Amino acid sequence: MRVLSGIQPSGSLHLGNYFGMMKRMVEYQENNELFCFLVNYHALTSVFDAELLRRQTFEAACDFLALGLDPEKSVFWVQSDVQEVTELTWLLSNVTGMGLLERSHSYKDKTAKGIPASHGLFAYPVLMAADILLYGAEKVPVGKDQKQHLEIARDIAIRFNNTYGETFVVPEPDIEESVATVPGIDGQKMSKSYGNAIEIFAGEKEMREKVMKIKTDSTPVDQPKPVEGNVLYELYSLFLDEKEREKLKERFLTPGLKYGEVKKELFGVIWEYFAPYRKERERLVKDRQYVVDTLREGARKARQVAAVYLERARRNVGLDYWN
Ligand code: AQP
Repeated sequence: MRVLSGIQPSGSLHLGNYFGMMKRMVEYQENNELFCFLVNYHALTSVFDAELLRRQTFEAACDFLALGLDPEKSVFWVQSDVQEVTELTWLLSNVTGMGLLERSHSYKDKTAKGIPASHGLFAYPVLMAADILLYGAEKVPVGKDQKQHLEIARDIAIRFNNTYGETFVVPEPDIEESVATVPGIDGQKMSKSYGNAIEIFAGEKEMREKVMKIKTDSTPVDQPKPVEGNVLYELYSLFLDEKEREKLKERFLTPGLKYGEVKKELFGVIWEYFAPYRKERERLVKDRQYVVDTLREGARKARQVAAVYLERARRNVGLDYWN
């Protein structure tokens, strides 16, 4: 099965990105045809500093490679290296109803958080649909925040196929309920742009400080602690299997548990979990040429697939005036 997903180099990647998407992508590459890319055109909706975008794109590539994305098994590239996606965005725009975009939660959330209400931000889901349809993706692993965007991509594909004849594969979202929305340290969705993220490759001091700042309730020590909606419990659970999670739950429900101690423990768990990846990332950061060559080679492979879908779409809408 062809599995595809992208990630914005709009900031340092965090536990929400990892559990919501990256970890699952790495697992999928074993038995599927995996397409994975860094969506820097999308990041332009919120990053207005060229040097910062360059740096974040390179770092996101190092993060993904360090976390196990294997460029021999998968196609891994930077969105803007396959410019065909911008042409497809235009072709799709004409079958995308305004109402569909006006209902986008993400647009409303992002403008409410101060990201400029540009046409790019408004049309973000059309570019995302182009990303998916250009590569014939069947399955798209995402966090819950992207569910509506996936529905928009499906609507666009169906509308295009109905208008111009069978052109695109209609993609299926793939959302894992247990990690659908990883909370940030303030209890809202963990996000690069909300200042509430625990970054995968943060330095030791910075990560410890973030973990110690996880919002907790004021239940007295000698009382059982709630687990439902408890950010500390939820974040800790991400690193546990079912049996261990049950044990953690028991600890929370037993009077005497001190949140401060659990936070210290959680910091240790996160730090250890990413230790081997951290080493690999340090190596990659120093080998810039290898990372760039890998991305370029990925773009070459991606373009071969993109060319087929774009050509079909161009023909089906009638841009081939010479025929
Ligand atoms: N908190 C989260 N829980 C679960 N999944 C998440 N994802 C992001 N945050 C969480 C998933 O990570 C993938 C890549 O996300 P993205 O970079 O395309 O953009 P996003 O969803 O808008 O992520 P952020 O971190 O919130 O970025 P900004 O602040 O730049 O908008 C997606 O599959 C997403 O679902």
